Amino acid sequence: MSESTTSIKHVASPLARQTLLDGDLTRPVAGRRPIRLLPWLQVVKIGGRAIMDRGHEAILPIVEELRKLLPEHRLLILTGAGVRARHLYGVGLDLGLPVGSLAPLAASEAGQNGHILASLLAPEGVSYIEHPTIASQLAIHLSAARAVVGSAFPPYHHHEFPTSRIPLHRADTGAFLLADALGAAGLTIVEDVDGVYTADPKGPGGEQAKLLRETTAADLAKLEGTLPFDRALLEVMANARHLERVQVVNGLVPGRLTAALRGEHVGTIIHTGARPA
Ligand code: GWN
Ligand code: ATP
Repeated sequence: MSESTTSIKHVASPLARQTLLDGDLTRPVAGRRPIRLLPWLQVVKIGGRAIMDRGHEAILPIVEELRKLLPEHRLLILTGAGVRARHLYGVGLDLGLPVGSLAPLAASEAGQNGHILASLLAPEGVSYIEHPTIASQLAIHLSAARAVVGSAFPPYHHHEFPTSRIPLHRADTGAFLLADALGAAGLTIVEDVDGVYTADPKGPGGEQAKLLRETTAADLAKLEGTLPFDRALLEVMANARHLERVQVVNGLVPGRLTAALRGEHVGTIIHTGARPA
């Protein structure tokens, strides 16, 4: 007995004796920048309401643009939820459904838009891949195809924060979380406006709204009023590990997405809180 006791191998861990709640103790171990898993990946979020809900007039030109981009870039194309999600929030809220029930219902609409987009890109070898496949088999799928399509909505389900009755973390936040976690080369958010304005350009008094060509997540957080993406995205951007900037572009103008992926400044560039490497 005593022999087996002395042969026990103790596994050394720098966090073994520490509380994970004390930042001063965890920082030397956990404060380092994570590695980039897919540094060559470009992530593109296609607006559900801004692009997909408009049908063929908006979708076919974007499909054509994505098709032409394939020889140049390896893409993770993520779709938003659009108007069907807004309808189900209305019905679900009227019935008193909790946010954790509404989140997966809205997420499924983002997935449906992804299936539509992937079908149109199928002749190029592009497929819709499921959330669990994005989580664990993205690299092998991207070695078989230049691009894949997925749902931009984060699959929080009943883990969604109950801060608001409408899910806080929606498609823009989901796309950013994935792009930053993968250490992707970039994230482009495709909307139906030229970028982020000082106020909604389509809202009352919108003609006075000014386009912000370049801004920071911290400055946008101070801006009152609406944004063309989830407000939760600003908080996530503030804590970004890799992605130093995001560009919001108008997908209704042919060539804007292509130019953005080539590094041109054609929309609003938002600087995040990530430090340069
Ligand atoms: O169903 O369109 O993935 O990629 O958040 O969960 O609500 O699911 O609850 O692999 O796991 O509706 O069924 O649906 O959009 O999210 O998928 O076709 O468990 O491929 O089964 O994390 O697609 O779907 O909605 O993304 O965003 O079967 Mo859908 Mo979504 Mo498919 Mo996915 Mo959720 Mo799965 Mo999931 Mo659920
Ligand atoms: P989803 O992918 O979640 O379905 P989406 O990104 O396609 O959504 P919206 O959430 O509707 O689309 O966001 C785009 C809209 O946001 C624009 O059409 C614009 O009218 C509106 N908007 C509101 N505030 C602003 C702002 N400050 N600057 C620019 N656009 C704004």
